[in-house]
Amino acid sequence: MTGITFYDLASNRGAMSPFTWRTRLALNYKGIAYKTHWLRFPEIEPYLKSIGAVPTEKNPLTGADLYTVPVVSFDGKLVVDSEAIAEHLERAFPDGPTLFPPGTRALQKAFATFFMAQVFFPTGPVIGPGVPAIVDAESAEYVRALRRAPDGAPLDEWAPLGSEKRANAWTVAEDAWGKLAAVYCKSDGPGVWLSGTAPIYADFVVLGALIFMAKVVTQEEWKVVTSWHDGLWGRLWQAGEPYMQAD
Ligand SMILES: N[C@@H](CCC(=O)N[C@@H](CS)C(=O)NCC(=O)O)C(=O)O
Repeated sequence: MTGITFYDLASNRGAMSPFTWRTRLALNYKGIAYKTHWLRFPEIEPYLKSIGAVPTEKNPLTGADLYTVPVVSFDGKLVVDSEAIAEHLERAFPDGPTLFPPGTRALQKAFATFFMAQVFFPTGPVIGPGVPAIVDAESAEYVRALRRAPDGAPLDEWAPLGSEKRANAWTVAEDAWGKLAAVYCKSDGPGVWLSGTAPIYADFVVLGALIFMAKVVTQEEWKVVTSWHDGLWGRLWQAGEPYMQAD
């Protein structure tokens, strides 16, 4: 198989996974040509097994191997997991824009750990329940079966629209993104990006989550998010738009 094939998650709102968006943003930013092969949730494991990909995680409920996207095939060589793909892109395409400017690799790793624990996971109750509505019926069932809160609550009960639970969950989310705003505030230079005028991979980790959020919350809720923290997330979105194209 020649060329670059990017295995991404299908939805009825186009590319939506926060993890595959990291890869898509990185590919687009580096100007690397690729073709997307879309997979629906129930197709991911059987298809990835059939092409020889390895699992990246364990199913949180059963402990079984979990096959995930993004996966990218570079002329038939498979690279799994968004972080490994980013590192591979940097090694294989050293010319042009860089994802990891010299000296930033370790700090970007620390940033991603902070982001997932302190920002993304606390946002889970408002974003997780929106997934079934933007995928086909079979995928929706798959997602409902796999995703449960730590207390065992089914997805639909995490934070139903209009509920007090949801209002409280949004307060927690705003506070979590406030911690990230305090990090972005320390950026040098005129640009909105973490390192100043150009994006780095860590910005794509954040943008991937914002794009996902925009697709799974209501339009009204999304509008509020873009106004949080002096409009920072709306500005970051605008700066990232040039890299958001999907084929
Ligand atoms: N460690 C992975 C996580 C990727 C991940 O969780 N992908 C989800 C899509 S959002 C997935 O493929 N899930 C497969 C499933 O739930 O069966 C990465 O960063 O690449």
